[in-house]
Amino acid sequence: MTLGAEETPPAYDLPSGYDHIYSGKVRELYRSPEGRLLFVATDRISAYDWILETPIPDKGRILTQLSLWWFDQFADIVPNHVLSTRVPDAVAGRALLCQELDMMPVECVVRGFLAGSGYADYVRARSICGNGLPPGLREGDRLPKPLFTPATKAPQGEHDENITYDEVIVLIGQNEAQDLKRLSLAVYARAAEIAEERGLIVADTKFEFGLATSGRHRGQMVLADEVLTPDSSRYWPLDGWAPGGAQPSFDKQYVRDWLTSADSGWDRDSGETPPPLPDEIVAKTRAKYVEAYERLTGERFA
Ligand code: PZK
Repeated sequence: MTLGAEETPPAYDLPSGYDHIYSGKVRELYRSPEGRLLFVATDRISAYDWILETPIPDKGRILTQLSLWWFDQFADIVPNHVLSTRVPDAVAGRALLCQELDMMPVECVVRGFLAGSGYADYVRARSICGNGLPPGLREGDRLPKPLFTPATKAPQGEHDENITYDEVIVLIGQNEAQDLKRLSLAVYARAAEIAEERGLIVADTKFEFGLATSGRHRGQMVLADEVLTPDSSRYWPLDGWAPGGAQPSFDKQYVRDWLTSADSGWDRDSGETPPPLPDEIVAKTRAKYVEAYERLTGERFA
């Protein structure tokens, strides 16, 4: 019997007064004694839709610090849900105290390049989420311009389903839909420009927004979740970019290559749990997260 996300035991021993609300694949949510949300990034890593049993040391701290840095880069575009970085010792560096928002039921994906489900939709329909595209594009190509390609949030274990902008309007209304599209495209444009200056492509990324119902952003659309981390975005090294096929993942390629190699003894199609990762694969993968942080921020990761 496997545990569903809701039944997964909380991974951290927090002081009394912190209540576990939810466990995602690689992160957890708690309520703080003051009624704020504590957003925790674990060291867990997923591959091929499995949560691997081997953690990547420091992954949660690296992604949290990277997300914080990105929030700062967008401060003049959109407010964010971060209230404080002062968190219990048990989750130091890997957690943020956040404002509870009225979350929009839409995954705000922006694609600057053709990959993943966007490429699959392009091949099938020559369009993505109702955005028509020219013929002749290859997997990995830069799109003529970045596209807002929203999706509905699927229940845990299922994949999100792409929807059209008109369907977003039906779900949340015209004004909110317009805000999500405008803010998503503006934040992506800023991020893609910064990343490319530092040798990284942001092929696509996913944002979550919510409406502030109190506090200093009351009535405003606020950027939530984690932003522009390798878990929420497809990063590719600019120097190895070669459209015409699938691009190697910046962060997870060592894991994928090892899992699908004969060395692992794992058959992806068997339905069996993937085996633990060798130390060398863990170390090389950790180094990729550190490299992403250091290349993007220009700061050493400590
Ligand atoms: C919220 N999630 C996803 C995040 C998990 C799951 N500021 C907010 N206000 C209200 N709800 C959320 C947020 C944010 N961010 C985010 N679910 C609800 C999620 C972290 C860990 F297990």
